[in-house]
Amino acid sequence: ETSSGLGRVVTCVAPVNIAVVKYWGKTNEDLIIPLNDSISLTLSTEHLRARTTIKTIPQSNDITFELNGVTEKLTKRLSRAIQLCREEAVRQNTATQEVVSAGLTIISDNNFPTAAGLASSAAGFACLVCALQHLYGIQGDVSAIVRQGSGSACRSVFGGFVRWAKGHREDGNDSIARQLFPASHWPELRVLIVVVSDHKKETSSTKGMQTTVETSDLLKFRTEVVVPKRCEDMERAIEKRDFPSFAELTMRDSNQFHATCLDTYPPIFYLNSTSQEILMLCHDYNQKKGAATVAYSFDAGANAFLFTLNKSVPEICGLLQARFGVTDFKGDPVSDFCLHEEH
Ligand code: 2P0
Repeated sequence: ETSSGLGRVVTCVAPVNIAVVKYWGKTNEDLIIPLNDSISLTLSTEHLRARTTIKTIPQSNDITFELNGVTEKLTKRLSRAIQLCREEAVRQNTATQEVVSAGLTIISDNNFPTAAGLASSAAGFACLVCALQHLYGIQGDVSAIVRQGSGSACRSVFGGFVRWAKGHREDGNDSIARQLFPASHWPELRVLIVVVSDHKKETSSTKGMQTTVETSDLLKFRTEVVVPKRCEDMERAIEKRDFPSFAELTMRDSNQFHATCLDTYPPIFYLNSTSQEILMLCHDYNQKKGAATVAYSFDAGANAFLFTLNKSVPEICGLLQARFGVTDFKGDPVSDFCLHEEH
């Protein structure tokens, strides 16, 4: 952070998170309150990260936003996140009216494909709110503000294994994320990111889940019956570092999420034939091993996240290489990386 007069500059970096019990559907669109709890792993920022620099422009009220080198319109959610941070700073008395009413230049970039089902909005909003938090000196948990930018982003506020509670309040104030376990709890766990497609998805998550809530019968069963138990089972599997249980729960949850997409009318397809091939490759491999050794998970895109233990990374990379001819694989660890200010 540098200060010159009232002009200040803050840069933050944020990690992506991958859900192993997935969020899909809201009870409140404006406040972004989810229909069910979700559980995720925060990744290291080495391969996937968002970075945001914010400068205050004292003599202006203008807010400009640039993403990956292109000037973008300020979305409703972006304006709202800024507004909420400004209100919180004034409430906490950590920034003067002069500081919070100054114009802002926001410059963000992702070191990976944006809007391709690689959790770019999660890292992006977590990063934006983190930068505003530092800019305005806001204290305490900001996950409820981050949530109102993009739901899954509130899980990127914490490192390690994270659970986002749907909460019970109508104002959404108890719909917050918390860390279940730090990354050090399960250091052998690795995530391989297999980029199948870097195309921008056709159906945004926000629109997709709206249509699913409106039309899918399966979603009701999932959120009311399946997910509450699955969250408890997942927490226990992680607590015991029970990889086969963790793997089965992860794969089943990914499959059921995509089943609710198919149950949406008209249906939504995020997986393509390569995704399906990777999925079956995992099942074949696990069958050969006699126990679940690798697990797949797919978000709102065709790209695969593969979970395995450190010792199996070379063999699984070999399999992918033999089948797809890809060479550059690295297993990212779960990370305790927290939002931080970069100097
Ligand atoms: C998740 N996804 O739990 C699930 C799995 C995609 C599939 O959260 O409308 O970008 O901004 O709250 O957070 C993607 O949804 O949607 C998502 P909004 P978001 O990670």
